[in-house]
Amino acid sequence: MLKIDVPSLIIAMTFNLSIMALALPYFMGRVNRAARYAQVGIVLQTAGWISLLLSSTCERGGWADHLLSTVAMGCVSSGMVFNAIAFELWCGRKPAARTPAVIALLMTVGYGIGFSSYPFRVGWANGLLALQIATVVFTLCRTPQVPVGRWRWLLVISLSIQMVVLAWRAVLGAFYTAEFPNFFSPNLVNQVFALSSNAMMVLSVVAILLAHRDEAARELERLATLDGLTGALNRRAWLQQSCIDLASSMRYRHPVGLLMLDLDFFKQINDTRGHAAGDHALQFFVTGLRAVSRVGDTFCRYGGEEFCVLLNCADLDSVMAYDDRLRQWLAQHSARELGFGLSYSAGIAMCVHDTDTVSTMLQRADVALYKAKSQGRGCAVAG
Ligand code: GH3
Ligand code: MG
Ligand code: MG
Repeated sequence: MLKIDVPSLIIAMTFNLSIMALALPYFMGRVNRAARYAQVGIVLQTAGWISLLLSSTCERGGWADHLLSTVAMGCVSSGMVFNAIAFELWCGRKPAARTPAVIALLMTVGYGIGFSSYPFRVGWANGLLALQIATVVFTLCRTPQVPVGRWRWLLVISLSIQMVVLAWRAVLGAFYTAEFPNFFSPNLVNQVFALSSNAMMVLSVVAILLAHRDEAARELERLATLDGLTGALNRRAWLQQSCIDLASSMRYRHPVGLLMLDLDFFKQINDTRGHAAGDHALQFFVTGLRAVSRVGDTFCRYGGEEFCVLLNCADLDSVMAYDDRLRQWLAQHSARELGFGLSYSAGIAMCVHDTDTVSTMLQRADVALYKAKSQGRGCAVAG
């Protein structure tokens, strides 16, 4: 007949968890903060399970059993804290897990002190572990700050099952001790626990890998929209955003302006001060754009030393005012930051026809920019 052998299941799970704890950091390679927390979480959980298995080989109730069991509780519960921090980071929130951490501390200390009473220690440890998981499930159910995949629900389901089984064990251990004589006895709750722990271990690792992949994809997407040198939007991302903004502004009959900016005599800066100084000047210029831009202004590095700004809900006066603010900002900061003055020429195009598109506005701004250059540079011309 088929039999669920609790000790073998727990040993197999600990063995698999140990392999995972060693293999993940190696195979995942260089990872960011969230994945590192998750990896430490798995290492701690593994250490906890190993301690628990070792404690069962010691004299029952002796000092070694007491010590190893307490260490096991500390490791398992603090492992959950690290995992909770990883989940928070993956959901785009600050790395906070104060409640699970307080529960972990309380549980371990209480367990160590009350070890001699079997009903107390089993009820206490399982009850608080269930509560700790409940807090983690609760935070996982909150709306994430960034778009995240379905791995969140995988965790919610597997953690919830584990929570119910732990709570069940807590009640049995504390109030029906005869039915729960020890961790390895072949009763139903232990068999369910051994099976669900195995499943939960596999599902958690899958969820961690999915969350990690999710984040890597988000980072790639972010990098694909930004200019590597300045951190401004790149031309493709800006065009995409500007087309959406322009369509929406035209629908509500809001004025829209487009500024095309080109740094003056930039080649000279490279030639006389070096390419690094030129790069620094480009980054500095973007700092200026950031400083003077307001909600609704979207700028990008259009290419080389050219930048474009789309100003939503801005008439010609507002666009001129933007240009003024930028020139003032540069006049105030460039000597101190760069050691030389930085000036630019600008072409302005307003959205004037129903048939206007970003592309037609860019063409008019380009012609106006050419005029600004031929008028002696350092000025803005409206096309
Ligand atoms: P004008 O006033 O007519 O615009 O003169 P200019 O020298 O600014 O114009 P030109 O188009 O001749 O030179 C642009 C220079 O910008 C040439 C190119 O080497 C430099 N440049 C483009 N991209 C970068 C970059 O990423 N870093 C640095 N340092 N220089 C760049
Ligand atoms: Mg140029
Ligand atoms: Mg130039």
